Amino acid sequence: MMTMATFDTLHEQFLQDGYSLHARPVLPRDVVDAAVLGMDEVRAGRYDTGTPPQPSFWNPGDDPVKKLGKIEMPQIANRAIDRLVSHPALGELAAQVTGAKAVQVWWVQLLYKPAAPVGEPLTTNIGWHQDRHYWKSWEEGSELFTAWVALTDVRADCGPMVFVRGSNRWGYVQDLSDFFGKEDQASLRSHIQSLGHDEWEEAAAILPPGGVSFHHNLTYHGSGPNLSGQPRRSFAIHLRTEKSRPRDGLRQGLTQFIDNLEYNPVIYGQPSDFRE
Ligand SMILES: O=C(O)CCC(=O)C(=O)O
Repeated sequence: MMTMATFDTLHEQFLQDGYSLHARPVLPRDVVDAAVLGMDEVRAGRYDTGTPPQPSFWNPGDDPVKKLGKIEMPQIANRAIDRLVSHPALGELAAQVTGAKAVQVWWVQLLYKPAAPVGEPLTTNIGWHQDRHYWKSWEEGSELFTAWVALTDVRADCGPMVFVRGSNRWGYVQDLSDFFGKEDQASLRSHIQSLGHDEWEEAAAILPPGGVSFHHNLTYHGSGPNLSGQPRRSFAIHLRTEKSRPRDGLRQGLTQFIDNLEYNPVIYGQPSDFRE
């Protein structure tokens, strides 16, 4: 039987488990409520900054029920979302969790998981994956992690994110990641486990509006169907510490905006802490 270890700091616990859950509101309610309205504006194709998001999986007019509402860089399109993403409370907690001197936002995803229609619960599941698999524009060993901010009450029946405890210590598992969950997830799990990763303990991120989870870029995670009857709303805010470098120093793909501090704010420490 696995025993629960106790840790002196949030940072130690994060290094051991690969995630950190904050099931109390970290972001103020007014900031969260404004961001919910901002999310609806962006989903409707209305941008109060005058700038559209980056090319996305989901676009205004797409199926709102059968397709995961995933929109890239919504903070550049809406001021209220930008206020949430750059909130200092997020920066301070992120620094505590990771032991960082400085923290910068480098990419954001709006995630709107609709309530599953009866009989079709699988189309918006998110399959087991390590984020590192999708983040090849960063150098190996870069300290990259995610703050996932809940905008709605994320209960067990909402298809919460689920982390595999300690999987951040497995290293990168080549090609066994499937965000869009096209493969059979039970087979994918068995395949991963067959590589010697048989200790598989899942932890669900049950969060109130304004609650936050953090996860390491190598932590396996995914999420199941939203059976709550209400949309599950969140932002995945991808962050880096000063110990990170874009591959070959290039600005391309996911690193293309790191010098633009309006799009990619430094939310803890100073911009000068990031020297590559
Ligand atoms: O929202 C989810 O269920 C998963 C999000 C995710 O994969 C991430 O934030 O890295």
